[in-house]
Amino acid sequence: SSASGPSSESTPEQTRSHSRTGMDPDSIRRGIVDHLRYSIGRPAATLRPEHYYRALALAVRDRMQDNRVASTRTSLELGHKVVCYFSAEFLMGPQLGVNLLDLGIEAAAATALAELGQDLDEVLACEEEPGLGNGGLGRLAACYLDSLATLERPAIGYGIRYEYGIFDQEIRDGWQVEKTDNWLVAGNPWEIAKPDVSYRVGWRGYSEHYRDAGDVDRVRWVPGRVLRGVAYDTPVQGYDVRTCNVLTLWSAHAVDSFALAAFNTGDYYKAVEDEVNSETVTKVLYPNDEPEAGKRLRLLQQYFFVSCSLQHILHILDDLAGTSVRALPERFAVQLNDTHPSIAVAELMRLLVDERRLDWDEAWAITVATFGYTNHTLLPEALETWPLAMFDESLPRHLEIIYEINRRFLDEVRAAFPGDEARLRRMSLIGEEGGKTVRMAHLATVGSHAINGVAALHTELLEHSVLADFYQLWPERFGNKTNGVTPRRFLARANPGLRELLDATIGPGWLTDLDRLRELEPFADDPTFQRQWREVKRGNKARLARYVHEHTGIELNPDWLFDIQVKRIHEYKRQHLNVLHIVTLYHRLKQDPDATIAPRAFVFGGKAAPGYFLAKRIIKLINAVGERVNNDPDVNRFLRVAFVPNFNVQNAELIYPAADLSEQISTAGKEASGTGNMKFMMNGALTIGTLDGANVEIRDEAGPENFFLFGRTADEVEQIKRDGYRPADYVDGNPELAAVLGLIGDGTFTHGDTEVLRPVVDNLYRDDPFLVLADYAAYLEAQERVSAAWADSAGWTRMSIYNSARSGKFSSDRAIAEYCDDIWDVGPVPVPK
Ligand code: B1N
Repeated sequence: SSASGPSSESTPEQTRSHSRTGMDPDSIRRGIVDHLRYSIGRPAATLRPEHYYRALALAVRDRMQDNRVASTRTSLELGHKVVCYFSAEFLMGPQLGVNLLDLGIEAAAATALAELGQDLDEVLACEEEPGLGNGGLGRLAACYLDSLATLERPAIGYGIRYEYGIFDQEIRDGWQVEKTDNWLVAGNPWEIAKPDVSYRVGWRGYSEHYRDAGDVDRVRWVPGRVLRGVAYDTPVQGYDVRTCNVLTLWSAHAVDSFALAAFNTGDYYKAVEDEVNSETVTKVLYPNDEPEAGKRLRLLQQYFFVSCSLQHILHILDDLAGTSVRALPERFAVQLNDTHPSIAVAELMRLLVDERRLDWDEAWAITVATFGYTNHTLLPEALETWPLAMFDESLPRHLEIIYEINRRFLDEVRAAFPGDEARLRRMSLIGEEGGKTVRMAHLATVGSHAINGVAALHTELLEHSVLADFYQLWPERFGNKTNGVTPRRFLARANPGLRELLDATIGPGWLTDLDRLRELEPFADDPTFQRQWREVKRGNKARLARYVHEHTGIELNPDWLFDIQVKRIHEYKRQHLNVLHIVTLYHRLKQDPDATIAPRAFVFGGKAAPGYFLAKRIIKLINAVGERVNNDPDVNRFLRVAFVPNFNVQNAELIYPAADLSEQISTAGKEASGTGNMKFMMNGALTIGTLDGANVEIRDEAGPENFFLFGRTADEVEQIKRDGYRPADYVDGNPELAAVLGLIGDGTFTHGDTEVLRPVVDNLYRDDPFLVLADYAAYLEAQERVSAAWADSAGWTRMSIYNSARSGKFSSDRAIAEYCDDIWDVGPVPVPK
């Protein structure tokens, strides 16, 4: 195997864009025509938009490849440090539109296609998005790759090339139905297979002690099974720069069958069977937003991509003349996106100590200097642990290494806190409660020089709850990095109307310097600008209404208030609190035939983990209430409810810009950050939200007068739980709430069926682990404030403008600049044009 390092032998002239990859409409048209003929090979008479999509994508990829070659040479030859972002998920979304934007060739491509009788929008719609992630964590990784390239920082994303991404969601009779996402069937024009970039990955087996030639005690791992990982590279273009980075995803295969023949009798069928078994490792993404405990295949997926990636990095280092492995932390910064890649800490130690024969202390210093760890959740059920027995069977040598890391680490704790046995037990890498486990968050923390949370509140809670003991030992290693999202995709691409208005109002430059949106503030009360602002929003709402109608049959009026909650379905995110509000309004309208309210369209979207019983009932609840509300003439003049099936990056780009109101109503202390909240804000939605995750900072930036706050604080939530929360008390004290729960339970929304929604009602009444009922009254009161504010159109528009204008902090460019300065020590490396 060989690294894809500085291997290209081409001269500088060859890497510049020649006419073959020119950026003008003529060159692009020639590129399309060439690819239609040589890469796609269909008779002209049978060409359809999807063939033009593929041809244009390949032509665009060619242009990025020129930049990629130039970027690799610049960063490696000049000896710059490279960011390696390790993530089990990259939710990249459709690529063509953003790549055209980044290269500055949207208009040229539209012209080229028009000359060929094709419409760019129709061609763009042909793309099947790679759904290699569950939600916020995977999308964050994709936004960060975008910002790294745009800020001209050399970077490689490393992950898994799942053959099946997150399932496609259909809604049948109100229920979620999962369909497999075979996203590669039509081919993927963005990736380049690198069969020569391939590494072996072992598992199972045993470790063996031996003496090397110098009579030194050594350990080697003798794996029982071996897989092969093959790299697939996708270029990641920066906006308006030459920098083009790469996302390297690993695909699992069997070791070559000829190699296998050397060890056994050359059984052909056995070889094929091995191939099939090996390939299951990268077959499918686990569709849980919070991990399912102890799935062996998931551990193997994690180890597989981490081992390939680290071997690749060491290989690049070997290829750099005169660079020893000791220079690793000077040349590479490896960020662990949650604990999913945290086995990297043990794997790097194994590579350095067992294979490169460094002594332990030196290897450990290199390891800690190389890794950073980002935590994304405090939910105890989401903290990854592996049953010790399974871990030992799968990765026996790694377990030994973890024991040794732990032994030395606990000595350090003992020295810092003498006689504190309870602390040792709490901090150990091995958990003892309820069967022994390996605690991956502890491994990631101990193995990293920098540990961060993803919003100010989250980092604070991390330092004082889940990782408090570690914070007390190494306070200097902890810090906050509030999440961000890319304005290229979520503003410029998603909201072309607003993009145009911004260009016309404050001039160019804001897209790479989002704080400049503040220049909108002087226009916030300008009647002309306000009218333009409302026209853009109305256009976006009409666009979403068309999409909703096409996919659900439900009609939404773009003049109504669009009240939107899109995110994974989870109890802590409290979609059911939103439903309680809707049912309350329904109830009021039914009780009083003369009642009127400001009309609202409630839009939901999101997938439930296939095994998450209550989340699936919540989807049924939303659809059941929707069906009733939408068809009842007493209420459908004021209320509509739509559930957008299969929420994904593609339809997200239609949804965020259409929102008037963004629902961010998680139980305080539970949502680490949220990133949808930022996408809504940029696009001028007002937020109704709790003091949770990044909502706190959104409110600080927007100004409290431009944010609808409600609900218990994280401290109050803890206090209520300590005091013994009794949700039934809230029902007994609130007749309206009792009536609302009664309607849900009595079959009103389910054609008389009193069983279907019973589990949701019972759960709230008896347990309500996320304090839905405790926050119900405050939520209703906040929604009253929303309605009052909406009645004043100029006032609402001003607040909407302020929200966009003050969203600059939530650009992923800001977040990535902080990571680069505070954790990675990686500066800009401009690639000459
Ligand atoms: O990561 C996002 C945050 O904005 C969200 O608040 C947070 O919930 C999300 C196991 C996760 N935390 N943990 C996960 C995903 C997949 C999986 O298998 C856990 N996702 C988050 C970005 O910081």
